[in-house]
Amino acid sequence: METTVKNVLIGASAAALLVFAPMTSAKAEMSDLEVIFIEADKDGDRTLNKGEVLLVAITQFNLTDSDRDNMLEMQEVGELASDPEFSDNDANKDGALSIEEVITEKLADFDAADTNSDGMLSFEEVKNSYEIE
Ligand SMILES: [Ca+2]
Ligand SMILES: [Ca+2]
Ligand SMILES: [Ca+2]
Repeated sequence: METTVKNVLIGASAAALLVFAPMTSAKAEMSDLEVIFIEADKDGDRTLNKGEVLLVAITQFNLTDSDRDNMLEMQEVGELASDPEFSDNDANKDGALSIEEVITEKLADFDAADTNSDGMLSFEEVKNSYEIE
């Protein structure tokens, strides 16, 4: 009897670990995109809303902006600077991306990826938009 209870408890805590630590235990079976998706999905509803997408974008922006001037200069983005998307996103053509330019671009990406226009991105929608790019 006691061992049964123990086994149930061990089973339950293992399940809890899987829920709370998907990065460590389940990472090997997930694609990078799934890992990014799950990390971005802060409320865990399996869809990304605009707030969640922008939070990722702003976090990435701050990580990339090494001189903290709220602009991404070419030297900060590395090889991405030669990507046509960089100059595309640089709306005022000053050779750097401001946070406003990044947000505008992310919202446009969001609307383009949201193929059923429900204001949320499902994993399928995110995956499809990556495959198009
Ligand atoms: Ca969500
Ligand atoms: Ca900067
Ligand atoms: Ca959608």
